[in-house]
Amino acid sequence: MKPFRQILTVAFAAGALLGCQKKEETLKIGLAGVQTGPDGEIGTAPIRGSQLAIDEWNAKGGVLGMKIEAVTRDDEGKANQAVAVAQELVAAGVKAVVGHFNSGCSLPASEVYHQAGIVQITPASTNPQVTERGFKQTFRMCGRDDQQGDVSAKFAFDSLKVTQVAVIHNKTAYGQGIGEVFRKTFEAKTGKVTLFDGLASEEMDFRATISAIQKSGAQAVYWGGMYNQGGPFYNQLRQAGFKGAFLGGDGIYDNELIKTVGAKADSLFITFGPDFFHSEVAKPFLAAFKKKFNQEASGYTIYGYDAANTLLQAIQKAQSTDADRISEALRSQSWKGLMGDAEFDQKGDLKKANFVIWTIRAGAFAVR
Ligand code: ABU
Repeated sequence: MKPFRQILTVAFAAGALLGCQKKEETLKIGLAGVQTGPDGEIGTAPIRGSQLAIDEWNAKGGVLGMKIEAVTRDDEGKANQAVAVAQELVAAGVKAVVGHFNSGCSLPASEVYHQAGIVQITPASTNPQVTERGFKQTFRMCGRDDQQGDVSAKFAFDSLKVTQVAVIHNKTAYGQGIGEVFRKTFEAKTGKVTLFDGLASEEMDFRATISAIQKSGAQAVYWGGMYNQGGPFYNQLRQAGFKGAFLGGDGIYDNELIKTVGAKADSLFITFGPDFFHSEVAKPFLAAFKKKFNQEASGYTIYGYDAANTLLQAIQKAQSTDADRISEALRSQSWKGLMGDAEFDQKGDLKKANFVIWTIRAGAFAVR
């Protein structure tokens, strides 16, 4: 073979080999959560945040020399669909998952990831059980309901000086769970829960419940549920003449709530993480998010962004896509993100997850 031909043959073989390797060298990351139905708005937020993080990593060359491919799935906020999505993601060959959104979805889906040996970081599932089952590869980039329900109950009793509260929930792992935490702390402080009741998560007519609340003598209402019901519930309480405080957790922290209750909503208090939106470090993220999605970033976008970034940094540090090594790396140090320094404990929870009280001021969420 002539030398020139030999060079061409070798170059062709090397190119084919590289091309072939390149095709295999894609790292699949699952982005799972509710994107449609009543929780679709709030659930899409962290998925978009994660997608932006992945885009930024890819623009810098990916991770471990691999391009990152987001495999996005909608669990519709339903437990059975979450299991199907988790099985699909495992079959698709994802190495890790950022998701799910709803606790009622993360709980069954994490069983699938646990069996398959895949790292899962939820950006928003706050039910304590998510990280209480000893799954070494399950992590949470947010706080827990036993923290935020406690903060809310103490705020109601100590700051609002309320001694009688009606606790109404949406019968989900999140809503009922957080309602129970609120009740426990509030009663421990000698407060009285005048009514503890659950509503179907499709219920939009709250008149019977409001009548029971008013008869019970409650001075305030704690809502364990999401914004899509929380907004109409608040409006109907005010229409019925109830003037007491309305409290809720992170499930009502969404821009849609403000659209429903209006800028003049009063005595409406929400537990959510600290204000990461007005920090200098968040500015480039907020601008990039608006450019990519043509909308303002809302509550859980930053959590999705930090969850994906933290996961990818841990893969980089582990120099591996093996779940045990990623998990070990995740627990090995503190991670810098828009939310500050995040450090995981042995359970997979954040060591520091501050909840603060938010309200609505001048048509926007504001720390009280
Ligand atoms: N953390 C509030 C909404 C998501 C959940 O079900 O936990």
